[in-house]
Amino acid sequence: MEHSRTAVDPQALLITVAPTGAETAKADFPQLPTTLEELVRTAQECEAAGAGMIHVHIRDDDHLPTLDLGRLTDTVQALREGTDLVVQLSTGGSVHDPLEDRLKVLDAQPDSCSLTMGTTNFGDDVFSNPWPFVCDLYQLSQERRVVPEFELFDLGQVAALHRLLDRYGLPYGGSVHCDLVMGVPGGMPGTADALVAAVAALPEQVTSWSATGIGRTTLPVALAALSKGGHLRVGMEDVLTIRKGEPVESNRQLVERAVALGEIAQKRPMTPAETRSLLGIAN
Ligand code: KMH
Ligand code: ZN
Repeated sequence: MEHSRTAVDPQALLITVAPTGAETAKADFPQLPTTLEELVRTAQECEAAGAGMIHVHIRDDDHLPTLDLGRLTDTVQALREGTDLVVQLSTGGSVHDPLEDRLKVLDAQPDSCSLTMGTTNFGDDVFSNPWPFVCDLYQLSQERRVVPEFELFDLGQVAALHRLLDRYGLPYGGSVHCDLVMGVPGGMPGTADALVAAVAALPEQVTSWSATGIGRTTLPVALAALSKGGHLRVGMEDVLTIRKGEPVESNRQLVERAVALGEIAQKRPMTPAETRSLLGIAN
């Protein structure tokens, strides 16, 4: 196993695509990739457009969110065969998924997994991440050699990340990569001010971070992240309109917009190989 985080070009911008999520119904948004074929095609398009990593939620035959281990394993394999993208499985799942099923996601052996640092009101629902669960999932990721991406929905979760790293040490691979998920009703707002506060509070062990703004906060958060030297997450998990009243046609369209924003900031898309290096993922 070879890990190297050396010499990641500071002009390289990691674009993570989150193409599906667990919240939007296929019937309401037919362009949402929910089948394995649609997911792989989307992943290939997004990689060609400039994405380096994919954050994956999967659906069942009825297009409903599932954490079925066989499907997750097949999905990881299909994405590895069809793309070079870093494959990150969501351990957040949907708000209805039991904690024990969310731990089992690591059995599918992804490169990376999301790891949310605390419980959040999530619209009218609750996204449950009790501290003992966070600790169990983190230790499991270390044991299974899966690189976590810490999802931070509010400032309290940034403080929880300090606590976790102090207690259990660095993740597998040695990098600490976070994603600020902003603008969830119940979490921190998707504003430049909130982003600056969250970035200022990140633990010193953090080696890279990205941000995503939900819904109408997508552009303010992306612009603020670029201003502060962060990376970007985009995709239909987080936003369904490309501008007011105009539905997103494809995830590629969102990746292309992120690339264009990056170009204005004189950045170029980070390749999947560079993304592996950034995150300390074995080649
Ligand atoms: N679907 C949300 C309840 C993650 O992927 O880790 C949780 C979520 C976070 O999307
Ligand atoms: Zn997710």
